[in-house]
Amino acid sequence: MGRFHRHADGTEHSHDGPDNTDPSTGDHEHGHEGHEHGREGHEHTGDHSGYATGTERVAVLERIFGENDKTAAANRASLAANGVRAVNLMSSPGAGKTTLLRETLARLKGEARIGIVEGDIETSLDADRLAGFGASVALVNTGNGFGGECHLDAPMVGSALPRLPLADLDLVLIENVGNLVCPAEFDVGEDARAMVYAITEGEEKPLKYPVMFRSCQLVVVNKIDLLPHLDFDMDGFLGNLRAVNPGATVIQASARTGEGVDAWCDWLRAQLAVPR
Ligand SMILES: Nc1nc2c(ncn2[C@@H]2O[C@H](COP(=O)(O)OP(=O)(O)OP(=O)(O)O)[C@@H](O)[C@H]2O)c(=O)[nH]1
Ligand SMILES: [Mg+2]
Repeated sequence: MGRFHRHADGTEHSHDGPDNTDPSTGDHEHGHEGHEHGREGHEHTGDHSGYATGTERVAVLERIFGENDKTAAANRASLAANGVRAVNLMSSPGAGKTTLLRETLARLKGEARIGIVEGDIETSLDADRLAGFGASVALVNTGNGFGGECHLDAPMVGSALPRLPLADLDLVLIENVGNLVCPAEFDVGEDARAMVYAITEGEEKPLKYPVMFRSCQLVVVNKIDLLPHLDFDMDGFLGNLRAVNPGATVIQASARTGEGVDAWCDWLRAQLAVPR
């Protein structure tokens, strides 16, 4: 049964396949009823034939995010009770999250005990790429019982946490589904948010997708090994980023060559050291 899904940018589609029945609890909702995003005021104007009224939509959105945030708080409490920090890593598809995580696991092996929540719509391809580094990996396929959602939400992460040995971990790295819009709108119980941005995406992206760029404490500017081959304007990008998020930490990196990856690992070490 397809589920109606309206994106914050105004596009919409329905998700075919299984509905949002939680395989662990049997719950049907997951706060996705009607699945309209818009925590940050992405209200639409114009012809809304067949759409709910503004007041009805506000009520639905409040319920969606209210339910998500309750579960996010429970996730956060569960992580804290085990002394685990969590970082939610987001990006558009293919910016380099999994490549960066592989480099991260290789570098922090033996230093920090890391668990991964791997979010993908379909396949275990990325989870498989992260195997063999000594980290526990819990895969969430949003196409398997979660309606094929284009982001992780708190109930999905909540379904993954019991599959990680939290008592034996220091850090959980959450690879969100590749998407520059929806993941930013769902608190999953993380302590910090980071994003990977690839220079192949264009300088203007912070202006076009401000909610994502604004929601992150750190932006890894990835694929800088490609700088000689592109007409990418780094100063222009950084200016656009500053315009929407003046406080963001920026690390220029190449997950391919390893440049900047140590600085990212230092940022993760600093997250582990932040007093609760
Ligand atoms: N040149 C270059 N390629 C990179 C870099 N980082 C990642 N890639 C390549 O970019 C492609 C996508 O990388 P992934 O790590 O799969 O990206 P992702 O963000 O995990 O992708 P999704 O999970 O599908 O959203 C792969 O072919 C990587 O080898 C980089 O720093 N430089
Ligand atoms: Mg990936």
